[in-house]
Amino acid sequence: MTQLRPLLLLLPLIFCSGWITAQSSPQDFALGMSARILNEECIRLVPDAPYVSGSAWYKTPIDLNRPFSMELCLVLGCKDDDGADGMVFIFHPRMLTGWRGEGMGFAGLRPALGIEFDTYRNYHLADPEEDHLAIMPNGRTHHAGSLLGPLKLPNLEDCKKHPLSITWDPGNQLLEIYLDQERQAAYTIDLVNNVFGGNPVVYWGVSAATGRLSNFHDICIKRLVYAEGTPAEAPANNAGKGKE
Ligand SMILES: [Ca+2]
Ligand SMILES: [Ca+2]
Repeated sequence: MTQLRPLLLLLPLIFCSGWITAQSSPQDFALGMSARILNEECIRLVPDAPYVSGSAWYKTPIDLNRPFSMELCLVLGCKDDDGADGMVFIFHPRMLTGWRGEGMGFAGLRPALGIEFDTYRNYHLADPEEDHLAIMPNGRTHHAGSLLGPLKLPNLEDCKKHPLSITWDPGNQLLEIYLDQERQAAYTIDLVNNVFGGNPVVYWGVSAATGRLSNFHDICIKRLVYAEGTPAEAPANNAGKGKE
């Protein structure tokens, strides 16, 4: 009992603060299309097969008026020359996946914020030759509309797990993206008002797709810290049906 007392004293603080620190598991995600649980930590969004797509939406909505941090690993396959297409982390008021293929499940979603890790050059979207990162608004996958980027990255299709951290600091309205322990992007934006029209409660998910060329795409969940939000409307929960 003596040992329990400090914990019991802390419990009201934990619950009253509204913070959730989650050592999350794949079961906490709604999987769509080709997405499958690989093991207790990882989800395979798409297999190494042409013209498939998959999505994983975190079932709990988050409050963007509070900080969040997501720590995961990405695996974007093993084929550098012949791999495609990449994945996008999506923030959207509903669990809704957008157009697939080169749109990678983000295209056409509004209001939305997307953070893409793109491994295939689509000339008509102004993709660079290199694998790249971009922050994109409202389902716009052409880089003329990107908020930040495209930022060129070293080859991601190397079979390796790439540690990724996405953090949001609402006090400074700062979104930061760390990949392979290096800060790749820092972007200041009034997310709630300028992207989501004043609504601070969104779902987040990650989607991946292949086309004529392919790679398997996995995410492995490490640690999530966020404050749960109450959505203004019921979630669509069609994770993965999306737009055809
Ligand atoms: Ca592309
Ligand atoms: Ca590559």
